[in-house]
Amino acid sequence: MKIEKVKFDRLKMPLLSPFQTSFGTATVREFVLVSVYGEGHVGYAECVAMDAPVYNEETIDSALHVAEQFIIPKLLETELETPDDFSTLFSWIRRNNMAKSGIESAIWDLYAKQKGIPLSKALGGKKEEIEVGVSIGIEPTVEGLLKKVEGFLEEGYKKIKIKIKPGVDVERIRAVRERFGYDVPLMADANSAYTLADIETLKQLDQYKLIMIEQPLAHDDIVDHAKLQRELETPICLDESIHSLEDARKAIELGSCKIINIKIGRVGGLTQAKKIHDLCQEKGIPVWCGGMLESGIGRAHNIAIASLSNFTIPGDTSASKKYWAEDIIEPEVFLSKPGIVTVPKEPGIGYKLRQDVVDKYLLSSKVYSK
Ligand code: OSB
Ligand code: MG
Repeated sequence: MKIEKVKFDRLKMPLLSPFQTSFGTATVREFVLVSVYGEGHVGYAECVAMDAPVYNEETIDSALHVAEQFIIPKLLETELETPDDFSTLFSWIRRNNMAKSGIESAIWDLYAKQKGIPLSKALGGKKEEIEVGVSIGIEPTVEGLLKKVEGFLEEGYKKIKIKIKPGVDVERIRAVRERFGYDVPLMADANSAYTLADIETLKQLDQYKLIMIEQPLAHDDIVDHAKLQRELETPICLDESIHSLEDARKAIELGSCKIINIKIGRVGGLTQAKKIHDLCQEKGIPVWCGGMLESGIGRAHNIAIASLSNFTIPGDTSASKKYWAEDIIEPEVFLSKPGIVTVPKEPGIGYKLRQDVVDKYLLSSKVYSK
């Protein structure tokens, strides 16, 4: 494969409702739409780095810098056999996984389009449908939270994830259990807001039979998580702590988690995501696909990777209309049945880009070619 041209479109899209986590509140999503060109086809992906380094160390600007200085010049003069070569070619670049992933995932889409096969098939996915859930931010009030949960349950979402932070945790989970019962597949995501000093609070969550608690402790920790897991009945799921196959291996070996959330951007692209998926499958660790408040383009990649067989837990890839007044893809991501998204059968990501919507939210563009 020869990459002839790369384009970055920086977009800023308003979220339909503010999304609060333990690291702040988002009302807009700024991101980079990546296009790669080769042999008459265009591959798309999204760089999911955020505007500030609050989730991981990257930012949109740091990702653009790394891509422009260290990835694109080499990429434009290299012939890739398959998209897997990308990750080998740039393995010398430490971290900056979202910078890598934005380009790598677009190359995967291009590859699948050149072959005329769906991206899901190119990755080895067999599922024709995936189960999806929702991630609900920290709502200003308990009643507000319960209203949101009710709406999403009516739409049939298969997993309800609620963001928590110290002081806004046990009462929220209790309220959801009291109102909707114990059959609701419920989990909490702490985004690293606790330490082992909070162990009594975290233990209280055990009584609510959560399917998991996601990343309760530090973003760079796997040691304290192992200690905590020994004290909790609720499975721990790691998100922020897993950047690579090696991180996954070590966390599993240490007993730091029983479940892993795979985000394509966080681990440096689809090749690495697939490797982590395969390792987890071998070790009996179920995985699910996390979200980064993606536009439809990032969402499409999440759907493709979630078609692999060890993605046995519903992911955060909810319908476009949960986030956006209008999405940049056609059709939008929607529930084909309650809580179900159908994996596209068309070549590549299987969604068309809506240039009219891109133009509406466009901040700037940059093109690179030899
Ligand atoms: O921790 O999973 C997370 C959004 C931004 C950064 C981190 C996370 C999230 C979400 C939202 O939980 C998932 C989504 O709906 O895209
Ligand atoms: Mg998370």
